[in-house]
Amino acid sequence: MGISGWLRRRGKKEEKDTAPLGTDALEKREEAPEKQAEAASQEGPDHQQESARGLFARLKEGLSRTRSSFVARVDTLLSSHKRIDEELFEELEEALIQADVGVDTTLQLVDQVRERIKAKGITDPEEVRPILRQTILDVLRANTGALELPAETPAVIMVVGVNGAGKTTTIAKLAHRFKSQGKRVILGAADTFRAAAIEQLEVWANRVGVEIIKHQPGADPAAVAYDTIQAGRARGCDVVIIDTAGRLQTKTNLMRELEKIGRVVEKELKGRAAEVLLVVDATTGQNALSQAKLFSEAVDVTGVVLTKLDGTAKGGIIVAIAAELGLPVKLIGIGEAYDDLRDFDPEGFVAALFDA
Ligand SMILES: Nc1nc2c(ncn2[C@@H]2O[C@H](COP(=O)(O)OP(=O)(O)OP(=O)(O)O)[C@@H](O)[C@H]2O)c(=O)[nH]1
Ligand SMILES: [Mg+2]
Repeated sequence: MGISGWLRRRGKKEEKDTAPLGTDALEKREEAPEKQAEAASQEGPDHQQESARGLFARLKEGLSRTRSSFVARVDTLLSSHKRIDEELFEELEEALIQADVGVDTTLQLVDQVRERIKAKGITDPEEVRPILRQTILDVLRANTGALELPAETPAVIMVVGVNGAGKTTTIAKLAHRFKSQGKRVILGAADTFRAAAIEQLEVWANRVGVEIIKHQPGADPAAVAYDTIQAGRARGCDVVIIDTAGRLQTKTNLMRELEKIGRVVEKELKGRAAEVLLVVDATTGQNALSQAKLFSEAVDVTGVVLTKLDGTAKGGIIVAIAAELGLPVKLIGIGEAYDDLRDFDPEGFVAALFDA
């Protein structure tokens, strides 16, 4: 299929972007928050074995689906071509688009690959591989950044994203990370829309061993955020992490609510939150891009957390996010264990995908 076929398909995909936020995966998960927490914090033999195999091996394992579809496909196409011609570039474009790199980003990437090949006088298709690797790395490098926690405490992190994206799990992983660094952490249960959300965050807080501020279901989420910051100050916490709803009655209500929380946080801090992290689920593909645009209109997103990269063969979405959003990808989720939330390191990421 040529690129026009992909463009048509993409058009169909975008129709879905306007659907209301929400999936019914949520109801399924509400049944047993304890069970979820337990699965994610397994410290049993499996977990120990994973540590022994090393973090890089785990990253590679997490990215294995993308590696074995996208990278393997690129390798096959390069070895099946005797020379570098238009057909090779077209096939490369298809492989990138199928990995969810996105049409615009793919066209830009392939143009760059083409220029680099020309500049270097490369004629052997096998030599295209390192060029592609480098070009992807350059795009990722230009759009990455570390979590920024100011010296002044408490540092406030607000976490936003559609329901099911992985906000609460990411908060638990972050809380665990900060706690192991000796930091005192307090969580704010500002998803008051969904009764089980409060309970779920509480299960995590207990499991990780951090404090939590919660109100009744249906309470004003901005008031929860305010109280959490107050409590964070009063108790000498280093980090305040605020969980927010991923779904309300309507998308507009959700955005207004997030704006309000954002305003209350800024007023209370007399400045910006240290981080407003947008959590997006890699398996939602190009939808991740439209979600990011939507949330960025309501709050000043400072970085993206891309979760569930382990659950998709289309990890190329990270390249589209990096290239198209103008927001740094700060963290990636490659599984459900605590260690599976990683600072996004473009070199390590590309090595895990491309290198033996
Ligand atoms: N495989 C995998 N699963 C993940 C990852 N991150 C989160 N999950 C799972 O995704 C599901 C949804 O995660 P939640 O943290 O509840 O999502 P949420 O954004 O808080 O959802 P709402 O509270 O409904 O808004 C859970 O089953 C998590 O275990 C990841 O990096 N990899
Ligand atoms: Mg949640």
